[in-house]
Amino acid sequence: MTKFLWGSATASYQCEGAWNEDGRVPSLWDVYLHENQLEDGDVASDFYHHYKEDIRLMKEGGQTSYRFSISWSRVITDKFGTINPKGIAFYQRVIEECLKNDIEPFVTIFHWDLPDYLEKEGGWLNRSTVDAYLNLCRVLFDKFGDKVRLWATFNEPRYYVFSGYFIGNYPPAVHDAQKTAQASYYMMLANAKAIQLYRKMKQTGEIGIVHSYGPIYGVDDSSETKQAMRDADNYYNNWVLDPAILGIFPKDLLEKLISSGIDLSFIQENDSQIFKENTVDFIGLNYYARVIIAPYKEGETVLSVNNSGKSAKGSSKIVVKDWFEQLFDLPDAEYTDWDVEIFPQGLYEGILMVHEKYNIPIYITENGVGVYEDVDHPIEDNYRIEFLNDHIDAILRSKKDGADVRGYYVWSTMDLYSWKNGTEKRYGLVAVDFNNQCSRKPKKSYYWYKKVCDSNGKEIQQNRKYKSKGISTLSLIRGEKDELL
Ligand code: BGP
Repeated sequence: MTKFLWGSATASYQCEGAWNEDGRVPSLWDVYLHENQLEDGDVASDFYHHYKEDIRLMKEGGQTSYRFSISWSRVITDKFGTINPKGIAFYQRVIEECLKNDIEPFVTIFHWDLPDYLEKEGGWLNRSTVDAYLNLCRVLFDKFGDKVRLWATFNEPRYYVFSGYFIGNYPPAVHDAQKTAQASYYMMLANAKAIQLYRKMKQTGEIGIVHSYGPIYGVDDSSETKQAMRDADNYYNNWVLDPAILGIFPKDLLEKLISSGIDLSFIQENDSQIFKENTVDFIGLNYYARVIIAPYKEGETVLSVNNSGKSAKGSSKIVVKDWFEQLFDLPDAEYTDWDVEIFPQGLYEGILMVHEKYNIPIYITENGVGVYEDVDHPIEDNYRIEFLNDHIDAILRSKKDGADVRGYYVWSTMDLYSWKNGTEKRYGLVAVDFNNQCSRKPKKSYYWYKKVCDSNGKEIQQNRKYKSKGISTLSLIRGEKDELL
């Protein structure tokens, strides 16, 4: 049995900075944020210059793995596939530094920062982006395949595509259901083709995909709610999990898309074979919160998410016309200032749902809590310790109940740039003083997590508050009934 991995995670655009150094070209995020004069990640946590210190802190913090992503714009600088040796050298140094410190590198190939030269050609709406992505994969497997044992093709295609093409709060910032379906499909095709390439190149590690997991719960056990839950599960989870793990898209999802007016002619005949033959070795689940569903009642689609924190607390609202409504205002539930519910039991049940449905190795590739913090003082982040404790407890319980969970990654290694939320939403185990040359200061949770890692989880206190509320997909699968809301 391989050892359980205890780690933390980041993403290139969110932590590296050095946005125009050593030959890096702009990604779609650089262009979008600059053009709209929004807070950007030009400097971010300046990981590009602090990586040695950060990896040393991981090691001293007891961590045994580091999940990070590659900035495509740093390693391939034009649409003809020109390789930037300085970009390759940077990741070479990061990987070497990890290995020197006994940290297992876990590399995400794409964590949302598509080069702008590809976005200009249509980005993920264009089938040829799949080929450009495969070219990137070929370079990475060739250069780093002997050192990196764990690869994720994509981070959260669901979150990326829906935010960029449906909600429109991320670049390319459009609201178009047709484009959402098309970009989603091409990303999943790219996932299957990258797996095919990985095996063709006779790589010896494991390759999977990372999904933004939202375990589905319903407000009651009526047949309307159950149907809405199924549609929401397809919308949030199954269009990624099914093709990635089973090699096939859910039939009722495709039917629903057609009846919602989506033209699926972008699907080509030979694709289905590629999906079937190239499924993942493991699934990475990022868990922040569950999704609570009620049947769709009336009105147009509404997609408002809170990227403003406490000034907009309670403003989140999601209604997908003819599909479902998502609730953000449960009585007795606890929410962060960004309307994210804190519900560790959703992770326990969510893991078991994936385990029972797919029976596949699982990594919890992100989990954490974003809050406002004042870094001028030592950070006594007891709330984060409680949050992480209760979620790790959920994982340990799911393992006891048979799930094959192989690793856990706190989001995030250090404070970083939280996309549209900027840098004031902090997740790190280590504080970054963005006004003072990005100096680092471990928080109380960092020292606590060291004890968890060193004791292989024995430090975790059993969470006695958990209770399932609402009817979960797990209970539907098992034919049980949870307590209703
Ligand atoms: C996940 C992303 C991360 C990270 C995290 C927290 O969806 O993979 O990149 O940002 O969520 O989200 P946010 O930064 O929006 O609070």
